[in-house]
Amino acid sequence: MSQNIESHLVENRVIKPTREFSKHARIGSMADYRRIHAASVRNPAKFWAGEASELVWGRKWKSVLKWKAPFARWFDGGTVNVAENCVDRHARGDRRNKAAIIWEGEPGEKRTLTYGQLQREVCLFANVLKRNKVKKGDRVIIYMPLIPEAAVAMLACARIGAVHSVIFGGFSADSIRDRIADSGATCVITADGGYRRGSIVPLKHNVDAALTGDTTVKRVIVFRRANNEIHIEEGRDVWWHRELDYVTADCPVVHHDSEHPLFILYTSGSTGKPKGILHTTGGYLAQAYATTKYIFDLRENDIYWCTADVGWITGHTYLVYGPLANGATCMMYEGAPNWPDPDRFWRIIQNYGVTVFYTAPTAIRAFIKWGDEWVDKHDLSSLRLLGTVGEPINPEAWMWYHRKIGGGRCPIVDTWWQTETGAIMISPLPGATPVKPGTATLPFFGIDAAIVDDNGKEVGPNVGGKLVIRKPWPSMLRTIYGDRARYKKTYWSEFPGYYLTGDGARRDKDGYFWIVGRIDDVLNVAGHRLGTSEIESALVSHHSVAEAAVVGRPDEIKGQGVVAFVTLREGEKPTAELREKLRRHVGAAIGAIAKPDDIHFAEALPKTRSGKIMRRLLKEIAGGGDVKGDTTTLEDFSILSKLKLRDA
Ligand code: 7RM
Repeated sequence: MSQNIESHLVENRVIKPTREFSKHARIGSMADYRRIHAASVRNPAKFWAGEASELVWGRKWKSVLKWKAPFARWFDGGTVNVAENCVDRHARGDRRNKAAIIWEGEPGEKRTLTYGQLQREVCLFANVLKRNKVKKGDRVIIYMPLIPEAAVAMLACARIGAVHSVIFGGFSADSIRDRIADSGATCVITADGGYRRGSIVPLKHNVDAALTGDTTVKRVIVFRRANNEIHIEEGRDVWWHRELDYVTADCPVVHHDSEHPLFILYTSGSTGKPKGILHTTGGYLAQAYATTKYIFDLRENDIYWCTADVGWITGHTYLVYGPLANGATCMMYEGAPNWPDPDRFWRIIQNYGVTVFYTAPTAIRAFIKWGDEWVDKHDLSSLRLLGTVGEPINPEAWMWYHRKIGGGRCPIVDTWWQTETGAIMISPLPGATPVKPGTATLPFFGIDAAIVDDNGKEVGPNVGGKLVIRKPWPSMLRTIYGDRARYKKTYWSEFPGYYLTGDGARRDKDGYFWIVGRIDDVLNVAGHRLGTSEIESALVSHHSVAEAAVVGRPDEIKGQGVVAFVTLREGEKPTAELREKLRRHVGAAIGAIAKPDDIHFAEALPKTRSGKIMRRLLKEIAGGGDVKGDTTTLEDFSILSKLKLRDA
């Protein structure tokens, strides 16, 4: 019996870029993509050197890549400053008075920072950091709402060579404490509070709770955002606005080694101890810059909106560093998509004339669930390009996004990448790639991606296996902070020389990559290895279903049985009849082998705080047990008890 992951769901729809879009795009045809990709994989150093040359360097690199597997040095010998590339070079040129950040707070305030203003803010705050004894190489925690100052704080750290670690504002005091302990941070930048669904998140209060007892933190800098009452610890805490009185905006650029650490970003991993993913300067910036340029195909007049929070890698690379390195105008919104109503995003797109919109499948499925009437109220004709990231997008959700949000005219870039990869690795190019709903299509320039079997041998078309990257790339993680052994073991030990992504995937006859789910989530039903995403997509293709998660449950006869958790669209009723219909629907779409043995209707699915379905917890519930594993990354704890009640 084959041990490869099987694939049964066939998607035949192909959507080609419009002639109009291709005509103006940087890469306007598949012939161009194939030619450049082939050359770039034959000689990645040449391709990446070309991209890096479009950045401003202090001193040029001596070698593009030094590779002693699994440790890479990109642009070694070169020196560069990320803040100079993202801000100063635009502020000293024609973009000085161009909007860099257009921000809207959840309560409705509006602010715009031009590149000239952003440069001043970054310099002022970099001087505040210096005044507070933050030095090059020191680790700085940023725990802030999604306000322009979050980007200012990141860029100010980058300017002076301090290593930032952004923690999403939804994380608790314990998570902050763990990350401070692991990173040895000496400074925390936070705000009194931030707005989320109409209430104030007590950020400073959480920081206080994280700093009780022994800590490496000597200074807390507090931005006044929500005016909620907070405690100020004399000798430790200072107000951001007060500090500004003591500094000037004179903060000359210092160039850092290309391999100087830029940031640590903690990911929960599937269990246990958070991993500090370390990214460095020159290579990260080069790939953030190049992928943003080609994949979002930015124009001077675009208003580009990535809805991710800066607490996630998507917020780092595609809200801050990538677009600013390209001199783009970035929309930034502080709050929830359904506050005060489920049409907040569409209102923003209409009011600001957003042209490029990048969001996650979890958000798209929520919009579908909330109903089309919220979309229909708004004029979305400014949009010209859409993007998605974070999970496989179910083909039906893709079609809805295309039709309803994109008006049928906008290309969609389904971008596959990870915190560890730092930047997009697999994605369509919007003016070139004919797309199919549900696939991230083809590798970006310079990226050598492949699907291999358990022996590390590349598999043929439509055979499932493990997604690996066979050559180093500039924005790759350099290590897990403080744990080189874990870095080697987690990512490089299964197939020497290959980076293991942890995702299962297959390539179709056109070479397109289809992610079938995380390797750890693959089911084994009567000897058939099935990925989760195809069964989930089959369920979501039924008009009653909003969202689905599929897990395995121990089964004496089959090894594993298929259990599905399903949420319904607004107005649909969870009946025994519907359950049977859905089972048959999956059977018809995929085959009898994938028919769920059980379907549980749920009000919501457990998700990580960045919106990914947590199948691990559902697996524990489906197996009849209690949820024992780590739940600190869970977004809404009440969901767990609801799931259990319904099943009782
Ligand atoms: C950017 C980000 C990484 C994991 C990755 C996949 C999944 C992300 C896609 C996707 C299918 C996509 N970083 N994933 N993008 N799966 N299609 N376009 O999400 O570190 O938080 O997660 O997310 O499983 O390995 S992450």
